[in-house]
Amino acid sequence: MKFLDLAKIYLKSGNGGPGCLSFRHEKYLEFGGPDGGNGGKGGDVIIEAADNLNTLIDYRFTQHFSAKNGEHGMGKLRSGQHGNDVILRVPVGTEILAEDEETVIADFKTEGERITILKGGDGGFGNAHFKSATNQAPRKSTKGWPGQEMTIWLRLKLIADAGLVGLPNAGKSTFLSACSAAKPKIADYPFTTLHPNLGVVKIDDFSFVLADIPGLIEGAHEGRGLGDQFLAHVERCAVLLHLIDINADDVCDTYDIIRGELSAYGNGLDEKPEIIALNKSDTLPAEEAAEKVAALRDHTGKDVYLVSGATGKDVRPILFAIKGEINAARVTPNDTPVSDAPWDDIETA
Ligand SMILES: Nc1nc2c(ncn2[C@@H]2O[C@H](COP(=O)(O)OP(=O)(O)OP(=O)(O)O)[C@@H](O)[C@H]2O)c(=O)[nH]1
Ligand SMILES: [Mg+2]
Repeated sequence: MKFLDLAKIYLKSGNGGPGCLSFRHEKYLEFGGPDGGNGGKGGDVIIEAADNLNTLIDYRFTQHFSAKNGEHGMGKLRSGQHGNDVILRVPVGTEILAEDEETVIADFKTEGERITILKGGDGGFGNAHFKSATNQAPRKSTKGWPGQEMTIWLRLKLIADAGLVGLPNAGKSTFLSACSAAKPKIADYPFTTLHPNLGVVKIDDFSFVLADIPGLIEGAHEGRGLGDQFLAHVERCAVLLHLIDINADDVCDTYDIIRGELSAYGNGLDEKPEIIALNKSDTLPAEEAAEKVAALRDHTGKDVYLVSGATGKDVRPILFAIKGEINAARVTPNDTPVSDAPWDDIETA
């Protein structure tokens, strides 16, 4: 399944209904006076963030959205009905951009957030409105105000709770496949992963979404390798899992390279909670592996996990650590997961 994360749509709010020109007609009543009602207001265009959506796929099929026009005013001082609003529902995490594809109009981060992006036109005045002491029988009514129109872009970044970062070949995709039903491509050469993959990880009764993105290399922020464009997909994660191949010439240098790229990218990535793990523990004798763990622990001043994605050994302690960070980031711990997604493995378009 392809994950659509960009859609261009056209919006129009409703025109206001025209006011009515009418005079009261009743038997035995001369000069009944003006009784034309006002036109109804045109409908607004509203965009709302909904929790149960994961894609913008609906906006691939329908790209035009118009709110209803207001109705005509009528005689007997009846106002026209207001036109119905159009409410567009988009996934949490959607950004709304102007037609230039740069100016951010809104950035939906929580369920239920909504904006009225276009207001409907006001209704026109009926002739009753123009009645005055000097003009008892106005023959004037006004048209409604026109609605507005606009073209916008909807852009959705994947919302993963945790993101995997590391050099190419560190074993990120292997780790994802070890703990979820996702089946990313795994191979013994750099840049096997070309697009982010998502997997839903379950530990006991807790689930979270883990994103596997293409590997970073030194200079990724300047476009080297596949660049750092995929880091946008982990910007909203609560925690990063930093995987390092235990066979690297120097695990501390390797760690620093990735940290350097995260801070060069900015957007708060280098301030996110980080879990560090040396991967491929099955390839080294235990004492040698322990030395590397100690070296990296001294270097970073943080806990360092040892794991083998390929054999699945010691994956669970890392998942518990991730769970702890996700819970800490959520407003109400043990609440519904931020993205308890119904999909299992999704590739981005
Ligand atoms: N022995 C051993 N090999 C591993 C382990 N994890 C991954 N590998 C191997 O390392 C190679 C790279 O694994 P991937 O999971 O594709 O690495 P990646 O980090 O996703 O690489 P990119 O997608 O290129 O960034 C593959 O040949 C895997 O079989 C492990 O725990 N032990
Ligand atoms: Mg990969």
